Amino acid sequence: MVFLSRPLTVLLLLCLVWSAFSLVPQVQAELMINEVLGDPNQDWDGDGTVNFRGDEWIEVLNNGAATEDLSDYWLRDVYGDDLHLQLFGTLEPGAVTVFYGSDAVAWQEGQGVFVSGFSINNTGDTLELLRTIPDQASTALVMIHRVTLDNHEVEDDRSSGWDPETEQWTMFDAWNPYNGGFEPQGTGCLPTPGDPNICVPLVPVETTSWDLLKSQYR
Ligand SMILES: [Ca+2]
Ligand SMILES: [Ca+2]
Ligand SMILES: [Ca+2]
Ligand SMILES: [Ca+2]
Repeated sequence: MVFLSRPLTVLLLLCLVWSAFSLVPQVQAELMINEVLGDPNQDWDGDGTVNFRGDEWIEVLNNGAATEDLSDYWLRDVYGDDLHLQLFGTLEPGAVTVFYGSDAVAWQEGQGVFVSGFSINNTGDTLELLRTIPDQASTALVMIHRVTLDNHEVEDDRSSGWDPETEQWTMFDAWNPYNGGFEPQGTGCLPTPGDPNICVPLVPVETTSWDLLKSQYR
């Protein structure tokens, strides 16, 4: 029989406990709603028309360390029980992707369910990101992230989203500046569908024409 010194025995036990924990599967979800535009007045989805339903959009961010299979995730607003979209594709760690109201319409038509798009209420809304519970029936979902938008956040071409710099929910209102006192306040930054939430200001169109420029050097 082999006798171990007491410190060595403790060390061995610690190693066993550590390895046991390491073998526990990690199922923590790290996807989050990153940015939302709920009152479109531009052709955000690029289909050639401006549509109050099709041009709404919701951006999601993979804040975790593993690539996520997005078909495990669903979006809806809290009015009614209808799911608005089963997401699709995969998302690498740190990456963002955007889903348009037209994606939700196409999914709803394909499912034969009531067609409402995302139906983001222009007076404010609460949106939820849900996830299929691993190893359970596909109808079992767990809510993993919820955001609430105030009335002033859902106005023509204003988006709001998570700012990694300030670690706060902020507004991207370059197309429709907000000067009121409610939080989140205006920033003058452009909405960034499908891109990280970095502040890019709206650059004014250059008003000096080429002819005017030439005339100044004659
Ligand atoms: Ca459109
Ligand atoms: Ca809307
Ligand atoms: Ca509003
Ligand atoms: Ca963005």
